Amino acid sequence: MGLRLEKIIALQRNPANTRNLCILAHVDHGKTTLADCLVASNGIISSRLAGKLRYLDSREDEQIRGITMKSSAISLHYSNGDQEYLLNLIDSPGHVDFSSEVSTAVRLCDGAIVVVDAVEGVCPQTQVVLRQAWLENIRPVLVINKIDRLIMELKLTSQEAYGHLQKILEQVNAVTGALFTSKVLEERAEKDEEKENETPSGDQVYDWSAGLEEADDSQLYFSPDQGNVVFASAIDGWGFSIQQFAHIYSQRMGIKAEVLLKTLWGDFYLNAKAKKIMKGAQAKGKKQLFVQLVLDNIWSLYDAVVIRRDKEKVEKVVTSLGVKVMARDSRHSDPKVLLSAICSQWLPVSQAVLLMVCEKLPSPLDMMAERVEKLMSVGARRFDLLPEQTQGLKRAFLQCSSEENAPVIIFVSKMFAVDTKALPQNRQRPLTQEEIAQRRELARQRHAGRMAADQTAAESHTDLAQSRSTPQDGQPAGLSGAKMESLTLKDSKEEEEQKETFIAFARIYSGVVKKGQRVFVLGPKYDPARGLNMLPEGCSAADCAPEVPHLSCCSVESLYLLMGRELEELEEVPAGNVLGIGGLEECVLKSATLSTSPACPPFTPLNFEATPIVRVAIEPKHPSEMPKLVRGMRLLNQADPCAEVLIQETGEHVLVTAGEVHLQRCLDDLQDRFAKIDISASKPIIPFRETVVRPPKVDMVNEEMGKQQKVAIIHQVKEEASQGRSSDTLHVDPSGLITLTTPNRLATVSVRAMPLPQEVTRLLESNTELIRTLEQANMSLREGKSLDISLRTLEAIAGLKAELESLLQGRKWRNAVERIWAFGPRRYGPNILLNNVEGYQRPSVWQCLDRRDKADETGAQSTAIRDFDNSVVSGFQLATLSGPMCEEPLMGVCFSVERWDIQSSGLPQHQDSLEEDPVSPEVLTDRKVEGSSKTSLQEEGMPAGLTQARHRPEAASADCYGPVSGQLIAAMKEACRHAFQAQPQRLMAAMYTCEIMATAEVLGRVYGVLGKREGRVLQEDMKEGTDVFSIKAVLPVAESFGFADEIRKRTSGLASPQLIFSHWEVISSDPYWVPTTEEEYLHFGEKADSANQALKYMNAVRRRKGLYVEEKIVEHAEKQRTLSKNK
Ligand SMILES: Nc1nc2c(ncn2[C@@H]2O[C@H](COP(=O)(O)OP(=O)(O)OP(=O)(O)O)[C@@H](O)[C@H]2O)c(=O)[nH]1
Ligand SMILES: [Mg+2]
Repeated sequence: MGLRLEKIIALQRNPANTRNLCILAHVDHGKTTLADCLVASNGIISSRLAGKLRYLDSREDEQIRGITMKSSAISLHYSNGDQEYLLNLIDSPGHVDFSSEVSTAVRLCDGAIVVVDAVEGVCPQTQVVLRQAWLENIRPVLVINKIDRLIMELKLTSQEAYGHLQKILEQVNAVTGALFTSKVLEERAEKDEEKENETPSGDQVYDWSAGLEEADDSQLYFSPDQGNVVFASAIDGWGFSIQQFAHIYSQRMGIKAEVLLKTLWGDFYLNAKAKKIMKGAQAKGKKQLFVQLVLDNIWSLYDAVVIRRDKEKVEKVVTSLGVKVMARDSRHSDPKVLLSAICSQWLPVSQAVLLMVCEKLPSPLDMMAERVEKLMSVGARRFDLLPEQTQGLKRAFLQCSSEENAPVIIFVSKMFAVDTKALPQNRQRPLTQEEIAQRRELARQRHAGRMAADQTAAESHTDLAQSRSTPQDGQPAGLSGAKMESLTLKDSKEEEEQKETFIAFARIYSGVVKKGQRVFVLGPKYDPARGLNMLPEGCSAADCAPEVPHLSCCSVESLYLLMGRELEELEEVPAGNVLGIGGLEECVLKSATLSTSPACPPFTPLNFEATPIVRVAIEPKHPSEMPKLVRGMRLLNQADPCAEVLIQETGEHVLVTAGEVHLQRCLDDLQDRFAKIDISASKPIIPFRETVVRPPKVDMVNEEMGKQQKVAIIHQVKEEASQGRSSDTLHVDPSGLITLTTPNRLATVSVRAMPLPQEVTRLLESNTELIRTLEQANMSLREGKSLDISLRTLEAIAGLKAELESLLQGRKWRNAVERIWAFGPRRYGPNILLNNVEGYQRPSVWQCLDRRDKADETGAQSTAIRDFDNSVVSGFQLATLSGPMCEEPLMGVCFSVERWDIQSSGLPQHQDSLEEDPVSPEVLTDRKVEGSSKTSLQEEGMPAGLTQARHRPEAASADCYGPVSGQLIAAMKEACRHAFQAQPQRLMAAMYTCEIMATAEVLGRVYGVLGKREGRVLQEDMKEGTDVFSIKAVLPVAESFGFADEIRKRTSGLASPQLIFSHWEVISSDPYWVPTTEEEYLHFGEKADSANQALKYMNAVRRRKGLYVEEKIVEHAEKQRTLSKNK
């Protein structure tokens, strides 16, 4: 290890020969197996074990389940001729549940090996990882793995295999092509926008292909002749790029290597007579060069060694290839052993892959300016609006310099826990002679001390000084040394056992980080402009006393080289490397940016593809162990990039995870490592959404429906309203308009609920980030600040608005987009509040688009009106956060405020003394414009207030506007809830999509399981050239638990689905439905709860939340008994 470590440390100083790369793929396509081969090439594991050990899957559960759950890194070296390379390799998980681990890996790399299974081809996660690599601007190379399966399982001929491989390449390139096109079009749109701004005429004819042609895509696509594709079988240890074969055959056949390189892949064939390579193999029915010169060799090797086990032929091959095979390999009962022995010498996969990586992937020095800007401009902020010093740091990134004066810039993408005992500092190592001597001396002294102590004890501690003469032990006098020693030993042991140390998984982009150095820790919300203003010039992390928000300091306690299962301690790490950092656990939760310069901006947050959706409540088996659980959950939260830990209002401790497998891993970790107590987890808490729909046209037995249903609903609402609440403040219009007055009678709102068109809901759902940005922009406009949104974001907002306009058509939605008051819940959710109050003008939510420079206009609204406006919005936010069905958030509901009256005394500052009628806002705003002089008359206790107080005694107590706006919030919330209930209500269920690969014989069983769990098949394709079907289905999250396991069991492990959260879907049945017609009674019985899935879900949620559940338990006991008897 020592020598290797030294070599790696030396190589770290040469960024030109460093490659930071990760291995990405769909689950089970062979990433970890491939990594094994690369690790074995460094002698860290034996090549015999490569592929079996899965060295980088260091966790026990990873080994048991056979899937990777955490990404882990290892540093390897590789020499190619006279060049020595350092490779920092990160293996990532492929299972969807862990896709956040992929994000953390991708961020630290410059390149990626994308692995694709030759049989399964491009799978959903393959697309996701290609996208992730694309979004982070890192360059991919391709490994088509498991080619042995084409021979052994699919039994393709070499010719068929060629066609198959071609298709896979096409598929992969189609994905990258789509990513590329979308980017080019986007950039072009941006350019056009800029142009348009310059020349406001705007009437241009667009040339759609423009831009695409100019853009350079030569590096983009995977093609064997580009040298960015390796064909491999990681398990059998072989792999090659066509360069290798070009090299071999150029020597053997005397054809120029360059010619072979261009023709080995493609429709070329060898004309033996003419000694020429010709085009058009397929048309002429000839074997392609690739088949003839490459695949045939491999096919015949498999045939000889594995299929026919022909000893003579094998010997011939072995001698012709010039490889050496050990006797025990050739005699081994498993022919695969012999095969790997031959292949790993003939075409070692590590050689092919490492060579490709070093040649095709960029070094840290090649970092593109575009990527740097992307990393540095957080959210919607524009790079060119960052402070000058900050922009200057771009150079540091690009230079990747390890000079002493270069600023240190580090990004921590995740924190991972290791057992403190496993740290190199605490590892046992052989003792040197000196140390042994030292220990002996210590022991002797201790012994002497003990003797002395015993003596003193016997002399009833008269001579304390003597027992103090053993300072090495550091023990208080008076206790028997031996006892004390065993005590302290035990203590520290226990402490150690308890302890998990957090190491930051990081990369250094600039400068040299040294052990003990102090750095700034920049939180995601840190603003360099503000930091630079507040900190004194030339301030460093060493002397900082930061009062700056989101900025703290800490010292780098230790630095590590990540070596898979092990860590090696380092003194310093220069720019361009992946590293582990100890001692940050107090100041970094999950990810962070570290720098010695306060000008450094925090990096953009990681792109997480997975939505955490599976939540469980957790409690300790023994209630007294609660504190341990709390601590454990805190640690878990830190150790996992995507798990969320929260305490609900109910006091439950809730864990939110990306899926079932992820959940299981989190629970295991919590139980065994972080809390070390027995825990019990609730059943998964399934999220629902509440919505309203248009009144259905047919009833439950598909009969045309008359008016009576609608009436029934309204009747129901009225009934409910009259229960408990005084109905004189509530008025329900037969059309569903709810008018509610605050208890103090000062304010009245009229609200109507409407379902949003599905596409609109979907649009809002997919644009939450954008809406949040929009909301923030509006907020800062309201505060009178200027906008610093990038052009691209503004463009996107305008696009969103235009799309909304095109989707909200028809009379009902006339002008609706302009009149949007707010989004909710949390101000960016998929519900809309509409301002349909006649004559009430308020600043549009789109104001950042057209009033960019006129921020002051917003000031036109009087403060009082603004407060009421805010109250209405707050009420709407509350109402959408938890609906009346089972207190779940609303989705796809539009609340339109149609009237809004505030009694005059609610507005102490802005009314006329003689005003007695309700004042509608329009009048108020008008008056405000007229001039504020009139308002001076109004004070509390003035005549107007008195007259009103006579009419309404409560009003007198309502001082100022506070209580009114408070009551208005509550009234608005209630009005929304009632308006919601006045419409046909539905639950929405979260849906997964899943793609299942299954062979024809198990297909039926897959459908069976899907059907039982209310799944729906969307699409079924046969993968070309195989008998594997790929089924795409949707499945409610509520029914998904145990689904993957069940499928696996029913198909004996042949089909393994990947569940990915997809969308929300309305459950068609009405939870409040009761049979009304004769047929319905006949069909469903009186209780009618047999078929009502929505009711079951709703009641389950209500029960969990401790809400009232209306249930008819047993009404006709007699009847039921006879029923069961008759069965
Ligand atoms: N036939 C064949 N099987 C392979 C090959 N490479 C890997 N496998 C098998 O495929 C399975 C999955 O391999 P892994 O390396 O764990 O796959 P992975 O991509 O790391 O999987 P995750 O990390 O869980 O996403 C194992 O059973 C391997 O033995 C190959 O070249 N040929
Ligand atoms: Mg793996």
